[in-house]
Amino acid sequence: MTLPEIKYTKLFINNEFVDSVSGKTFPTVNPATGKKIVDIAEGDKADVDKAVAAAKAAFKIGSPWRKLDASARGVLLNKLADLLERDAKTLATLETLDNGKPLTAANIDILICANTLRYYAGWCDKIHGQTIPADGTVFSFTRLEPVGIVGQIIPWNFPAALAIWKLAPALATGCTVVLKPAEQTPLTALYIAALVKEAGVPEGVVNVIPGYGPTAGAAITAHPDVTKVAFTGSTEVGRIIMADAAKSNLKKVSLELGGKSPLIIFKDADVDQAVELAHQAVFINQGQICCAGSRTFVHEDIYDEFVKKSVERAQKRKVGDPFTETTEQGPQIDDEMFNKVLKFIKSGKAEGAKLECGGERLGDIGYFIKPTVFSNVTDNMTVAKEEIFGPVQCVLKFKTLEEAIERANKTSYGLAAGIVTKDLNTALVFAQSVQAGTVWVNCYNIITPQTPFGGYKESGIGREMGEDSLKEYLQIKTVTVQLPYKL
Ligand code: TXE
Repeated sequence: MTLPEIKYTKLFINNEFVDSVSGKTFPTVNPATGKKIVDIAEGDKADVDKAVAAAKAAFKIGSPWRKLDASARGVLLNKLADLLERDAKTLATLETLDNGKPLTAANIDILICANTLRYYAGWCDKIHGQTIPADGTVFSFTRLEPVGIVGQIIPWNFPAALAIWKLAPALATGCTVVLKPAEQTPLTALYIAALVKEAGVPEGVVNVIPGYGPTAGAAITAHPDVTKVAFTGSTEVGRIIMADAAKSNLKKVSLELGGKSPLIIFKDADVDQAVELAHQAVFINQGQICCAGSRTFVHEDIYDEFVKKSVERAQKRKVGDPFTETTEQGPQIDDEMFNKVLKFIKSGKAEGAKLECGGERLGDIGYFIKPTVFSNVTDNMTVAKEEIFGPVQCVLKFKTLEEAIERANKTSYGLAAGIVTKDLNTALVFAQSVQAGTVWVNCYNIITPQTPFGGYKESGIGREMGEDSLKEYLQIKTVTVQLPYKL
């Protein structure tokens, strides 16, 4: 397999690739080998200041971006989608190299990017306020205006897709952006930056600053000219971002954080189908997905059969070179996450869960972990409470729907939930009672550009995708006009 040339390794400010002010760089690593791919310019506060100044100038009254017709923004977003599709192979290859996800999965991620851009392209000239029958001799209407200069902080698990989830609604609403990709995975965001320029987006509208969280990320969050920050990542950093936003200029915040999502398998489920669904729910993307069905609750009547078949399925999962077409699972993102997952596995064993398969690293190169299944997991165990973010399935047993709902909700998270049953009443009672931003019935991990995604409780604030994501990038202005008389 020939790898693409890596063209973009510098900061992207004002539609130009530039070195960092400090001249510093950091390595980005291939998680399949543990070896450096390339050095990337390391952004810091000084670079964030430059990028924010560019985004501020691009948002100024009378700027080319401000004067562009809304429909023309839609044309630009569609053009960007075209360019992503044109370069889909290159983008997917870069994603696999940098992140370790199978190329087959990276191909889908890039397709999702293009679809998301097209969805938001359609919104550009359909964002409007209301006329309001206000009290008095007045005429009132609202305008939905862009919130302004937006900071976007992206994690490493879906580097391209999550960048586009944030960029597309921001551009559709007319905002300008300073985006920081995760330090583990800067390659696709920088490539997308080049496509943004090629699409004809005016300078300063999109700026990309690779760098670390506590430096570049914190500088974005604390910046007094940034009026909104959108973040996807850990709940721990989400708290820091909210605090920094409050301490600086009370910028708006949207957060998409961790999860410990329950997937309930009822006794009337087709066991074979349920096993496959539950397997994909947790193992997809090496288990590194915020909405992973990481607590598999199985009805006691089918528990033993389900565990046996889940173990067989996990043992068949093809782990290895992410560039091989049949590979289902690549490496974990880096040594830190790799060690974190192995530590969780150790705690599962120590706290009395039954290790059915896996539980250790695979090979001695890269950050591969064998697909792991624990049975006899109980609610109080660490593996049942904390987000593992790795290829580890925890199977718990339940008796009644009421019990399943109560236990499903016994978590500070609330990102997603799923249920497998043939009974519509069971599915609907569960869907109404579970505290989660998304509920999947007889399916899992289905996220589309049209449907809002986000968390209840400590899984986050705000929604991405769908019409709701636009609201995160808009503010409402009420205009009231005195009339001479009432008719
Ligand atoms: O996330 P971080 P990490 C969860 C998952 C994982 C854990 C830790 O459980 O095990 O988080 O992963 C930037 N100010 N998720 O450490 O640190 C950072 O540079 C501003 C869930 O990788 O939250 C990166 O760009 N920014 C998740 C981004 O935040 C800061 C996806 C995410 O990194 C910062 C990833 C700071 N002080 C991990 N510190 C999901 N919801 O999908 C870090 N960052």
